[in-house]
Amino acid sequence: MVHKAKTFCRNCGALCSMEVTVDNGRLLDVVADGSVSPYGPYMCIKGQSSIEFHNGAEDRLLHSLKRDGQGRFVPIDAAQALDEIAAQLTALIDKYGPRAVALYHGTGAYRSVLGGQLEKSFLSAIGTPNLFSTMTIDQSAKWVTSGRMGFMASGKPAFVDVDLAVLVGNNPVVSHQTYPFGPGESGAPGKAFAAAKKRGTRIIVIDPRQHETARYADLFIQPLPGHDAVIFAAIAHILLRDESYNKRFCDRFVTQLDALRTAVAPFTPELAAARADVPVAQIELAAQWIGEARCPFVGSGSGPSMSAHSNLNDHMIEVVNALAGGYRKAGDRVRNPGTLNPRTPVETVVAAERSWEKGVKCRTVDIGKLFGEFPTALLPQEIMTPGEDRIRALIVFGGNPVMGLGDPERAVAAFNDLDLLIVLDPRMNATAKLAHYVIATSQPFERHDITIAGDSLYPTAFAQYAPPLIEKPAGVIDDWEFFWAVAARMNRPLLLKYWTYGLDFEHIRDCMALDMQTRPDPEDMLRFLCRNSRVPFDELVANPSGVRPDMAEHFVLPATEDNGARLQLCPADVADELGQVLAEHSDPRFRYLLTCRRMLEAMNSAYRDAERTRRKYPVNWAYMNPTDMAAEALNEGERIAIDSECGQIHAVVKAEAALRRGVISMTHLFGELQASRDPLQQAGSFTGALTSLQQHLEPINFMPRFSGVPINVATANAD
Ligand SMILES: Nc1nc2c(c(=O)[nH]1)N[C@H]1C(S)=C(S)[C@@H](COP(=O)(O)OP(=O)(O)OC[C@H]3O[C@@H](n4cnc5c(=O)[nH]c(N)nc54)[C@H](O)[C@@H]3O)O[C@H]1N2
Ligand SMILES: Nc1nc2c(c(=O)[nH]1)N[C@H]1C(S)=C(S)[C@@H](COP(=O)(O)OP(=O)(O)OC[C@H]3O[C@@H](n4cnc5c(=O)[nH]c(N)nc54)[C@H](O)[C@@H]3O)O[C@H]1N2
Ligand code: SF4
Ligand SMILES: [Mo]
Repeated sequence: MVHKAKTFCRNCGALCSMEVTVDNGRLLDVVADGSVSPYGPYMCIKGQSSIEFHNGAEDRLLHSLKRDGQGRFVPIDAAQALDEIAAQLTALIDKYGPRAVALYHGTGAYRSVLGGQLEKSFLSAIGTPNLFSTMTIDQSAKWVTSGRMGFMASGKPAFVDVDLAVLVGNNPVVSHQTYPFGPGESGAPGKAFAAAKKRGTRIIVIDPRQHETARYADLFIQPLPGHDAVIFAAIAHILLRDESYNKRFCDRFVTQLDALRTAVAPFTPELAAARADVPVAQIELAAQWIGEARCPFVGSGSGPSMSAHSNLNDHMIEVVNALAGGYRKAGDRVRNPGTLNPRTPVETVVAAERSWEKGVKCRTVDIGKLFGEFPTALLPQEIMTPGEDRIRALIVFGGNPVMGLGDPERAVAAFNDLDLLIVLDPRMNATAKLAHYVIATSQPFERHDITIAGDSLYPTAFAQYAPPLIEKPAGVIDDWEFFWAVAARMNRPLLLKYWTYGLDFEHIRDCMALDMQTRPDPEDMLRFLCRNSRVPFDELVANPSGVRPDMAEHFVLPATEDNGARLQLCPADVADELGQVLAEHSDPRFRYLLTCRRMLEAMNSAYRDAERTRRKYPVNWAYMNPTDMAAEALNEGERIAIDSECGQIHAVVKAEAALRRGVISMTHLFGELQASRDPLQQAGSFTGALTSLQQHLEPINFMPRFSGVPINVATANAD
């Protein structure tokens, strides 16, 4: 029987509300449901593709697999796989201790709510500190910044309240990634930018590419990549020179202004303009607007966090935001005080913690945890370096790390060195191909979720519950079920807790002890997670389009007393790195810089094989400025060789006038690990092969260089 059902998409942080037409176990159609969603009716092309994926497109996995002695994958019953995995994990822990086990949390895991919560419980029950995630190969420069500077507990202003939005290397119209890293709204981002322009909000975009979001910019600055630290040091220089920084805010909440003044003194606007190859007047104008703004929000996306000196880039961007007082103030309206997890923001500084300098450390480097995680780029050496506490078993939950890490030679060697590699995924991705067990897990439309991932990100308070719309295939289990079933077999009881970033799982007292004999009911678990919600779970169940709680107005509270903490604008390691940057020169061996970019149709390596994606992107094009193409005598569609210090790939060139000269822009996680000379035959080019996991890693988070990678290009000789 055909019927319609409400749900929300779980592909990205926008969590778009949807109405799906269901017919006897098949999903027929999907449309946006704007009836309650704070974003109105909106969804992107990946919403549609997720319906097709559910129905079997992209070779969805319908049962678990085990690699046999000959390296072939054979189907295995999930219960049998779980028995074997539990026995092998127990044996490894008995022999080598709990640190033999590690987990990697990928992009697909962030919106698998019960899976994410039980993953933390599972690691805690085993007693291993080895948690890795995409964050440290993405934008953990922002975590480093809050760890060195501290942060304002009042939070950043909502987009509707902002009168100046500065977006640095961030393209939310495509990526839907905004709050809390940058200004904008995740759902219907174009509509939000258009409305902001109408309100008179000034928008500055700083990006080597005049991208989809730059259409809304009042000031577009198009630098060479990798110079954000210099540009923002120069903007700080101007704000201090002109005394146009926010004195009310800085007198009360920041420290080290003098050290900052000294450190940025050499970073004149002329120097920054010359380094980044932009007009000096644009840097002066940006600083002038930032100085004038009443409610600014200066933020960034992945661009600065993936380029050289990424921690410094994001630190200097945040320094400018702090100089401008870009935070909510006591008495300011809080538009979204949280629904499932209510919060009351206070205007006070949370002190810089430098968590990585203390506590449990990595085994191969003297570095501790950053927001509870170890740096993912260190995973290969934590696996391969001989000695005590080697990682011997890795659980990959919703990720494709062998591609995400880059440097395939090193990544593949490490993954092949594992005694036990388990991948939980509905796709047979490149990492799964190296696994001992691939556990086929359910699709979002087959499981229970609530909007925990969006709770603090929505522009207004909102929550939605998504029950399964359809039964999962017989051979498939839920992500959470893996952790529960393996723990049950290992006699390790699990506790369900409401964990969010910044919390230490061990220190959360409120918990629900799970029944380890009988499969827990996911609804009971979600009901527990909703116990502090402003909207009771039953009300969410009764309102399938979601609920916008009708709340009294919420305001940022003043601190009851001064806790003494201040934002540390210029700690010694930041000042030192600024000094290094000042002395640096570009590498004369390379004529181009490769930058990162995302496409609407794919989500990293997921959906790149969807029909709509492949129509437009038979490969991930190597975009190049047409004038550069003419200078290199390259024609549209021609095959090129791209060389970096660490590797070579072949790619297909495509002209893009929106890109500045000197830059080649490509989407990541396409193609295959072992690159051939024929990108068309490999359905793309794997840009990760151009980066190294041993050279050019940043301090603290060991972030590899994924953008602003020095390269050369040449016509590829036909084979
Ligand atoms: N459709 C879709 N959405 C996604 C994803 C996806 O794959 N597809 N991926 C998700 C993930 S995992 C993430 S992390 C987010 C990322 O979200 P965003 O950061 O918004 O992602 P991008 O679109 O890659 O935008 C990065 C921008 O940085 C610019 N850039 C590169 N290097 C530099 C630099 O050195 N300086 C400056 N100023 N700019 C630079 C690039 O030109 C590009 O426009 O998106 C998420 N959303
Ligand atoms: N060269 C280069 N490298 C990069 C980047 C770059 O820009 N350039 N970007 C970096 C960034 S920002 C990131 S985030 C990483 C991405 O690295 P990963 O997160 O490791 O890679 P993804 O391709 O996003 O893998 C997501 C997997 O989750 C699966 N999945 C989707 N939904 C679910 C679900 O509900 N349950 C389960 N179990 N699985 C699910 C998908 O099928 C897919 O296989 O790559 C990083 N690497
Ligand atoms: S923007 Fe697209 S991928 Fe993201 S939640 Fe909405 S429909 Fe899904
Ligand atoms: Mo990411």
